[in-house]
Amino acid sequence: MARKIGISMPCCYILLVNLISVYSLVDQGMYRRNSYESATGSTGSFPFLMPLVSPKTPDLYLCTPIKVDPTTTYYIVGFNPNATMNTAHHMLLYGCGEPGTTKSTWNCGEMAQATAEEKASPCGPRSHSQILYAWARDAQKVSLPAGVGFKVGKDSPTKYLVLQVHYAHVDRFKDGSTDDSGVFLDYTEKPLQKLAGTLLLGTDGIIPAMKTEHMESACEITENKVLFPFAYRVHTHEMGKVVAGYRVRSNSEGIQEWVQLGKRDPLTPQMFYNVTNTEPILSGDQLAMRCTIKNTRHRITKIGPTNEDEMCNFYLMYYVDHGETLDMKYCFSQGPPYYYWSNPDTGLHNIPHIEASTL
Ligand code: IYT
Ligand code: CU
Ligand code: CU
Repeated sequence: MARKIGISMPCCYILLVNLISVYSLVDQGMYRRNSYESATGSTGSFPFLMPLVSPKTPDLYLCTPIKVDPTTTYYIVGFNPNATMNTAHHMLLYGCGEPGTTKSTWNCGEMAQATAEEKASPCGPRSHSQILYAWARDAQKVSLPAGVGFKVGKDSPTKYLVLQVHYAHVDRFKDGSTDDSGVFLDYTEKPLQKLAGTLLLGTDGIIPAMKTEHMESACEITENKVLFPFAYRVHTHEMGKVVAGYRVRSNSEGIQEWVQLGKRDPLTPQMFYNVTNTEPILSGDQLAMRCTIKNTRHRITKIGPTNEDEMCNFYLMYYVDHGETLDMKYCFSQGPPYYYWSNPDTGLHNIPHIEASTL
C-alpha cells in the first residue's frame, strides 16, 4: 500500500512526485517506481507528514521516512511546520544515508538502542545522519538565510529524510482519530552555491552522585573553509542547566578570545535558535562547548540514551559560500572525569568563567 499523502492531499501529489517520489516508500520496504518526470529548475513545498497515524502509547516517538529521488539534487531552503503542541511534543527532521527500518512508520525513541524489538533509530546503523530541523512548542516557520540550502539527493550523502514526532499525550487518538503532523519542506532544484551543514559537539562521560559537573569538548577546524554560523541547538536530558558554545581564536598577542555562539537553558524548547555571533569561523579556530549538568541523584549518571542517562550536545548550523560543507561532522570528547578544557594538552586558555548561578 502506498503512503497516504497522495490520496489525502491530491494538490500536493505532484510536488511529492517532483521532489521525492520518483520512488515512493511503501509499507514493507518495497519501492514503487513512479512514472512522473520532474521538471528541472523547479521550486516547491513538499508535505512531509505522518501518514495518518493513530498512536496509542504515551510518549511514543514515531518515525516515517521518504527516499529522496536519487537522480536529482535538491536544496531544502525552509521548513514550515504542520503541528500543534496539543498533539506533538517535538519533531526532528533527520537527513540519513539509510533509514532506520524499511517500514512506513516505526518506534524510534532515544531508548531505541537500549531496548530491543520493534524499535530502531531514525537513521540506519552506521549510516550518515544529521539533524536538519527541530520543532517544539508551536514554533513558527523557519527559512535558511537567503541563497542557502541543505543539499539532499543525488549529489549528497542524504539519501533519505526521516521525520520523528514525539507524541506525548495520546488521549485524543483513543477514538481512532489520526494525525498528520509534520513539516512542509521548501525546496528548489536550482543549484545553490551556499550549502548548509551541521556540526555536532558533545561528550561522553560520568556525573558523580550529587555533583554539578562540567562536560566540555573542543575541536580545531583544520579544513581550509570559511564557515558562516547561523543557528544552534542544545540537547540534554532533565539535569541539564546550561549549554554554551564558543568560537576560540588566538589574537595577535597569542591570547585566546572566546566568542559565544549560543548559550541556553536546555530545558527550554530544544529548537534551532539564531547564533549570538554570526562572524565567520576560519581554519585554525577552535569550536568549544560546555554543558553544566547538576546530578541531584544519589547515584552516578552516565551519558546514554534513556531518561535515566544524560546527554550533552551543542549543534551548530552553518553555511559555506562555495564548495562543500565540513568533512568533520562531530566533535566529541570523553567528558568527565577525563576531559576538561583546562587539561594541559588541550592548548586552551583564557577559559570563560562559570557563572555563580550555575554552580
Ligand atoms: C550520545 C549522544 O550525545 N547522542 C545525541 C547526539 C547524536 C545525534 C545524532 C548522536 C548521534 C547522532 O547520529 I543526529 I550517533 C542524541 O541522541 N541527541 C538527541 C537525538 O536523539 C538525536 C537530540 O535530540 O539531539
Ligand atoms: Cu519531545
Ligand atoms: Cu538525549
